Amino acid sequence: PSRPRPKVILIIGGPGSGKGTQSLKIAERYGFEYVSVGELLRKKMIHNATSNRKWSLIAKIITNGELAPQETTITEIKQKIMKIPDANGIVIDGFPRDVGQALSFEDQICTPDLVVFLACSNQRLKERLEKRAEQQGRPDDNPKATERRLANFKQNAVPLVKYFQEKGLIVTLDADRDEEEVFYDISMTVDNKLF
Ligand code: UP5
Ligand code: MG
Repeated sequence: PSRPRPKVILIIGGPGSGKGTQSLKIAERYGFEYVSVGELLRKKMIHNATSNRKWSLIAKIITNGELAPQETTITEIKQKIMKIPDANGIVIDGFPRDVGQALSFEDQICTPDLVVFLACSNQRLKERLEKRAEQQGRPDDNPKATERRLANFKQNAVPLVKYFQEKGLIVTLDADRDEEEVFYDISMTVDNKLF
């Protein structure tokens, strides 16, 4: 008999809400594959920006804190996922960013099994991003790009969350708390909904 398709969890939330932190913990606890869409795009852009017009444009977009084109993003995710067909599960960090991307993911890849929304106050998001910017230099951790990332998130979050709510797929968690507290709730949610 063929294996069931891997379970798919999407982790969404503002910049600095802890998507990367919590996704890695999920991957570790459940033996799931981890896919960071931001990282996929950053790697590809660093690799191709000097030799390829399309990617040099995308590099500018991302460095300014704006969203890369939807079709490129979906294509990157598809390619990445196709390389990991035998996973029990896949946790996707930082996708989708808006309803258009959500629709396109469902259309071209699959309906997710669970969406986790890490709800975090604006104040906390800013504090965490500032702190991280001091420690490691991501190209989009400059003040101007951070403002754009926060603004884009604010603009898109409500309809996106509503979309998944109507499908009964989303769980919203208070992500202002300690890492461990947030992860406790996430693992309860995953245990209940996926196993
Ligand atoms: N931290 C984490 N949790 C904490 C907690 N509970 N208490 C205290 N501190 C906590 O965490 C951020 C920082 O806070 C870290 O230092 C961490 O230790 C600490 P992290 O887990 O890194 O948060 P995360 O939500 O992953 O923040 P990130 O900055 O990565 O979010 P972004 O959404 O900005 O970044 P992402 O990589 O997803 O996307 C980057 C860019 O890629 C986008 O702006 C866009 O240009 C592009 N993109 C697209 O175009 N399309 C996509 O579909 C996806 C990305
Ligand atoms: Mg991240």
